[in-house]
Amino acid sequence: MTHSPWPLRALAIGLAASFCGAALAANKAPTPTPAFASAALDALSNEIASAHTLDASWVRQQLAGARHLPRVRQWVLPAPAGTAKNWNVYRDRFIEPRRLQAAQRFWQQHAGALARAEQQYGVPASLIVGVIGVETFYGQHMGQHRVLDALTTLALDFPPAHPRAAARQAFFRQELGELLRLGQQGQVDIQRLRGSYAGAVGWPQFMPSSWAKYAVDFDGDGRIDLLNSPVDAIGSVAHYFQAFGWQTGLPTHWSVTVRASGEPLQTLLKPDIVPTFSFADMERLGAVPAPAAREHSGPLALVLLENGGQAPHYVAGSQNFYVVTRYNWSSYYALAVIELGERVRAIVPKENATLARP
Ligand SMILES: [Ca+2]
Repeated sequence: MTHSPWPLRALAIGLAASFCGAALAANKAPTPTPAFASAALDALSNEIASAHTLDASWVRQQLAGARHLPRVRQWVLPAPAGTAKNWNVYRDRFIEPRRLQAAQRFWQQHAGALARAEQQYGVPASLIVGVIGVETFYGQHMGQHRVLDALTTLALDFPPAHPRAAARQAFFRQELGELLRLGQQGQVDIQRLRGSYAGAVGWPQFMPSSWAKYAVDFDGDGRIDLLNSPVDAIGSVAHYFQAFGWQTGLPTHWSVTVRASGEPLQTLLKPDIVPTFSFADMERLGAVPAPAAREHSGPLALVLLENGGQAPHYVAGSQNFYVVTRYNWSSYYALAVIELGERVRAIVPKENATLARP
């Protein structure tokens, strides 16, 4: 997966990824143009029916109503080469007074569910609150695009200009199949479901495959509803991180002083966000994490966040930092989510935030 600063994620593509100018326009629902070639729909229906054990004629019937969304094809393209990455700008977009207020309200309103998710999945409330805040501003921006239209467009007419067009198109064909299977099971209304331009839905902006694998009924009403139940979203986000290997109690990152340059710096940056170095390795190569990181015996990553033309920001990321990037494959996204959660934790009343720090 690409590590451009605002990438599409593998499993839960959502609005948070849309940071380039073109993608910001994605909040406006485009005017649909009708139809796809009948033969293409037939072939896609057969492929999906076979891959997802569904009835081909039923699938064909569902896809018959899909509309082509030409602008979605533009929005899935990566930001143009040379687009400056800027952590300070990115962070300020998400960590600002209105979102912090909404986060505080959300935490207080759902303190019980958040505490229960911490206990059941071992994932801190702050991370769950950070993710839902960055993804949808606590349910305020869940996306206006009909998911059937978006996924069918990307499954059949993916832009060949994308550097990984074949893989991405295959991904969206798979997600369309997952959507149909969720619909066939009665979990979503295929013809009405709305979400991001890339097909991510609900409070946590789960792709259909993530819904199928990780979504849980956390409010106990007998059904999974990521569109109308913030409590189901809370449990589902926690379950997602648990499934991707969240280690309870392990901090996500530490501050780090970087004196390295030249070849040692290249060595440190080469593994990107994959934790690779011991504390001693990092120190030897010229990047010294905060002393508290010594207590952690696992590997670390030197995570670079660029700041336009200014000095870059670095953190020493743990395995848990890497786990956060499984939600959206971007270190900028991960740090924004983590920092939003930490900022909110600091302002919610203590009785709501007494459980273990991450
Ligand atoms: Ca439920």
